[in-house]
Amino acid sequence: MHFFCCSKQAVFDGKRAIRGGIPFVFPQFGQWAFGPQHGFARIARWHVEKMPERLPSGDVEAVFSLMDDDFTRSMWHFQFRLTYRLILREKELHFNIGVYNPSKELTFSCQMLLHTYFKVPDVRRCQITGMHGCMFIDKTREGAVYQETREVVTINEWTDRIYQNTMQEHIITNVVSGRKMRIQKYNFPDTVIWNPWAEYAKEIPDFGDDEFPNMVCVEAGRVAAPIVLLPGTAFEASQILQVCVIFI
Ligand code: TA6
Repeated sequence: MHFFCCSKQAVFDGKRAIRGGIPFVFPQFGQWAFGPQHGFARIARWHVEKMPERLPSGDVEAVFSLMDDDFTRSMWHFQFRLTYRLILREKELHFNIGVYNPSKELTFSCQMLLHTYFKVPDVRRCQITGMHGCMFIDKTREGAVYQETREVVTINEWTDRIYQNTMQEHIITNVVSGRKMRIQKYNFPDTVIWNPWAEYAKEIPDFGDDEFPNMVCVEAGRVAAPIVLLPGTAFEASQILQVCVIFI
């Protein structure tokens, strides 16, 4: 059963990001003067460090990496090494991410986010917990900052919000088959909520005009305050997605 969605109009030419799944946003979230929006990681060629392998526990593990190369350095002149370890368990998907600065003298700052497209039967019936009281940048209102006063966030219009310092756990209700999706995140202090709604769906060439009711992006990341990596240091973060069969 698929809990992530991919647009019927997604393009798989390797030149632009795939409209769906879990795009990896790095080193930049949003518009970027040096390269494509949301950075290069989601369109770069990653290396398979470890092919998917079933562990004695029954979990399936795969490891991917991305290092600086001519493509990345044409936009961002820093050395880096990204390691992305995925563990698939029954009803759970674990993401363990590390970014290392191998330079001996250069410090760099970056942002990182998992731009997850969740599939839902009707986004208007979803409730998302974990943002109550948080400040958020509202990109639908010229980037003004507000405080979330609702216990749960609902989506009934164009929504594009960068919530800061959110709870470590979010629950999204009414995902596929009426189940709940639990998101647990570590060292990813921010959460972006996005749905283009009708007015912006039709402006996205690789997104169907009628697809907005069946998706919501709930994106764990570190975007409000950049990650600053001194020479020889690393940043680690993780996310666990869990389909909740019992209604918690
Ligand atoms: O994460 C929300 C957002 O930044 C929106 O502003 C919208 O641009 C969305 O990402 C999709 O961006 P993309 O570059 O994939 O079209």
